[in-house]
Amino acid sequence: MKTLTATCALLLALPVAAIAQSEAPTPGRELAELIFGSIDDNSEGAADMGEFVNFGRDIFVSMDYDESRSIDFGEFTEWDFGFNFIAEDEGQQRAYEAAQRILFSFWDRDADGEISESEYHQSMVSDFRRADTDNDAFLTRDEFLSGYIVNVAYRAAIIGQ
Ligand SMILES: [Ca+2]
Ligand SMILES: [Ca+2]
Ligand SMILES: [Ca+2]
Repeated sequence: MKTLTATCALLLALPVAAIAQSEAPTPGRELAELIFGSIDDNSEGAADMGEFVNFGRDIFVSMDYDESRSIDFGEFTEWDFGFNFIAEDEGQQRAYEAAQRILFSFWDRDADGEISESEYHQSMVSDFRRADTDNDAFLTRDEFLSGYIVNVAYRAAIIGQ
């Protein structure tokens, strides 16, 4: 795996930062809560794999600007949940861009510079499993906020958030 060092550093370092910041009512947390609300269709307070994968599929389609069924780095950075604005506000643009590069290389499993549909799907599945710390096949709000890699990476990058 090409980005083993970066990946390990990410996984070892970021959850600690995420846990430390997890209770603060900050824009980064509010945004993550909003995202969770849009995944959890039926508002039962937890998202199952189906809801999570559907949510991911919608994002993939809207990121794939040229409809090539793969995401290049330009498309990846062009699309944003809203973390970008917060990073700008906080003067953490560079840290945020570094987190974007790490996340892109994490999802681009064969390192060809594009996230294919199947790479993306595999990543959604493994990101869900990693965040589901009690292995009950549901992501609670807390599991999503402190374990989903997008939240962990981006909120750590705009730290204080
Ligand atoms: Ca594309
Ligand atoms: Ca690829
Ligand atoms: Ca769970």
